[in-house]
Amino acid sequence: MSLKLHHLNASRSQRLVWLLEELEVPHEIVHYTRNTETNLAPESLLEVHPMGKSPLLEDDGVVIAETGAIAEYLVAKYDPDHKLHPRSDDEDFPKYIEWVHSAEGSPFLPFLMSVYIRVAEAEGSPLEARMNEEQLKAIRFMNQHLSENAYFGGKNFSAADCLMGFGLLFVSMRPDFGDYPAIKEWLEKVQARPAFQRMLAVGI
Ligand SMILES: N[C@@H](CCC(=O)N[C@@H](CS)C(=O)NCC(=O)O)C(=O)O
Repeated sequence: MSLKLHHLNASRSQRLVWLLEELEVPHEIVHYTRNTETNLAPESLLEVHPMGKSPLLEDDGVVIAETGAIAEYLVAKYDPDHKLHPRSDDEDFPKYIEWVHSAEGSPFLPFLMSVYIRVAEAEGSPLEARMNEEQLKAIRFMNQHLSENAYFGGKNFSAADCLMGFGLLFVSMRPDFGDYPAIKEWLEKVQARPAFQRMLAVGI
């Protein structure tokens, strides 16, 4: 077995570094550094996948792109005892799979857009106002979910938490973060996990 994660610095790929640490599966991290002027990935990532974006997982030479697909692949193959993903007949499964995909879906989009709005110097635009509303909707939804469930995937920590963690780091930088105590409590809980700490040591 040769498992490699093609990891770009300061990127959502850190979710998969964390998940690999949680899985405790032997792997190699191949590091890439963003261009300091454009913030884009180096061209060498295009040699691994035509989109040239990170994360990319390579398992025995087979390359998989897209965060959610990589997470589903990893747990299906390397979590046979379902420590990090509920079984499909578990009552938590529908919630779990929704949050695995929400990490790149509707609740994440307004946070991603805020990065593009800054790059395009579109602060103060109608688009920014719209995205701010969408951010609030997403934050309230996540806070409500975490006030009713210990974790994103329900009662147990799961791969969904590793994926959602990246978006919530954006939330933790907001001045109104204190208004969302369930998110704060969840963040403190997951950041204390040894695998999260090992992810930080790998270099994000
Ligand atoms: N939908 C993709 C998004 C991948 C993506 O946009 N990755 C960013 C890192 S946060 C990237 O590689 N950006 C550098 C570039 O586009 O050159 C996923 O879920 O993995």
